[in-house]
Amino acid sequence: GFAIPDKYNASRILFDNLGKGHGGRLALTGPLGTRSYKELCVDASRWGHGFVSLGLKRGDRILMFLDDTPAYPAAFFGAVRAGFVPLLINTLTPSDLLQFYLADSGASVAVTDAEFCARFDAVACKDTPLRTLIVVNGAAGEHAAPDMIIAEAWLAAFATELAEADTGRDEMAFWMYSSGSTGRPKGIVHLQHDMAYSEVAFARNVLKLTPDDICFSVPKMFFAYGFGNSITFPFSAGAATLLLPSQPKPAAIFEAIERFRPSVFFGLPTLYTSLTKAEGAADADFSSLRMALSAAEVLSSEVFNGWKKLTGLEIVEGLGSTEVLHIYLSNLADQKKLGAAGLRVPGYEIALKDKDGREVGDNEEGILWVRGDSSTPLYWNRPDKSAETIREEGWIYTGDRFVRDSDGFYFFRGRADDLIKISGQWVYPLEVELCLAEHPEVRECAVFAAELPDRRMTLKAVVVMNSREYDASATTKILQDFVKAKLLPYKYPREIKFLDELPKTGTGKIDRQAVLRM
Ligand code: 3SK
Repeated sequence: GFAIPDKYNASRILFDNLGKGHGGRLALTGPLGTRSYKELCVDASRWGHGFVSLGLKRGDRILMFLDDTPAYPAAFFGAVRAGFVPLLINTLTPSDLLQFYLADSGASVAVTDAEFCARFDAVACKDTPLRTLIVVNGAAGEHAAPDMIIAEAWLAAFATELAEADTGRDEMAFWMYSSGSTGRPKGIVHLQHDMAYSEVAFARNVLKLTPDDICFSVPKMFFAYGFGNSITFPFSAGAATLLLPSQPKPAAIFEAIERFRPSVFFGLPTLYTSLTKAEGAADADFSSLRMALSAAEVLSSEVFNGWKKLTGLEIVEGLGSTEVLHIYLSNLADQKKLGAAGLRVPGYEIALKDKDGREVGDNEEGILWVRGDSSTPLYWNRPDKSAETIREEGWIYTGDRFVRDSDGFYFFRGRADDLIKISGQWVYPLEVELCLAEHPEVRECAVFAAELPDRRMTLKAVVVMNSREYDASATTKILQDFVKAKLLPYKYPREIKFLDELPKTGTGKIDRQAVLRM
C-alpha cells in the first residue's frame, strides 16, 4: 500500500520487475524498437554509470530534453538510481527559456535527441553551467555546449548492473517546470516516494493494470500526466508502454494503435476531438483498447459521445496537477458522471473552502485544496511562490473553483485567478500579453481567455500596431510566431483582432470588460 520505506529510491519502480520474475516481459514497444525489463534495466544501469563517470555528485541535476523513445526511461531511471536528479523538459521549449532552465537548475549535463541539438545554441548555453550535452537517437547537430557525447557508443562501455544510491524516501528525485505569470517558470521538485504514492493512489484504483496491459499515452513523458501514464503506472504493474516519438498526427496514432495493440489509451479533450473528427477514424481498428482516459481539460458530452460512437469506449475523466504529480479526482470505469472531474482518489484529502477558509457543504462552490503524499514540498528557489501554493501541513491551494454533489462527484466551475488551460496546459493570459507587448511594432495589446462552445478554453488578443500600414493576416502570423519563439509555443493567441485604439477606463487603463465584450 502507501507504506514506503525510509530508505527508498524511485528506480525500484523499474528494477523491482527483475525480482518479480518480469525480466523477460515486454517493458517498451513502439516504432523505435522494443525492450524487455531485463534489457531496459541494463540500459538504465549503463546510463547511471555514464553519469557517474562525468564526475556528477549526489543530487546534481541533469536536464532531459527528450522525445518519447526508449532512451528516455533508460536515462531517467539510470540518473535516479545513481542519485542524480533529472529535469523533465518540454521539447518545444525555445532557446531562451531553455537558458533559464539550465541556469535555474544548475544542470551541468543535458541529454537530448539528435534532432533537438540546435536548441542548445549560444542563447541557451550563455551564462549557464552546462558542460556536457549527451546526444541520443542519431548523430549530433550544431550546438554550443562545451563537450558533446554520442550516447550509443559511449554507453556500451559501462557495466550492465548498478547498485541503487542510498537515497531516503523524502530525498529529491526529479523536477518538472510549470508556467509563471511573468515568464519565470517554477521548478516543481518531486521526491523519491512520489511516483510510488501516485501509483498506489490512482493507478490501482482507477486503471487496475495487469502485466498484460500495454499503455499508450499521447501526452508526452515530460508532462506529469504522460510521465505517470507511460512510466510509473505500467512499470509498477510489470505492464508495457508504447512510446511514439514526435507530435503524431491522428493517422499515425491510429496506425500505432493497430500495429502495437495497446489496451489503455490516455488522451485529453483536444486530442479526442481531433481523433474523432480525423480522416480515417471510422476505419481504424480500436479493438485492442479496454480503457480510455482523459485529464487536463473539461471533457464535454460531445467529445465523450463522439469517442464512444467511434470506439465503443466511455472515456474516464480525471483531474490532477504537476504539483501533486498525477490525478487526485477521477471518475471510475463503473462509476462516472459526465461533466464531473470525478470522485476523490483514495490517498488524497480534498477540501472545498470559501475565501475565509471555511469548508463549504455539498452543492456549494469553494476553492479546491488537496493533500496527499505525492505532492511537491517546494518550488525550487521560489519561497514566495511556494508559500502561495504549498500551505500549512502539506495542503496545496489549487486555485480551482469546484462544487461537490451529494454523491461526492466534483464539478469544475472555473479558476479563482486568471490562469487557464489551453490544450491541457497552463497559461496566464498576462504572460502572453507581456510577451506580445515586447514586439517592436506593437503599440498596445490585451490578451484574454475565451470559452469555446465545447467548454475548452482559448486565448484571444486585441492589438494596436504602431503603424496603420499592415496586413492583418501576415501580421497575425508574425505576432503568433513571436510568442512561440519566446514562450512555450502552445501559448500563442489563437485569434488576434487589430484595432486603432484599445478601449480605456476613466483612469486611462485598458478597459478589460469592454475588451471582453468585443
Ligand atoms: O492536468 C491534469 O489534469 C494533470 C493530470 C495528471 C498529471 C498532471 C496534470 C497536470
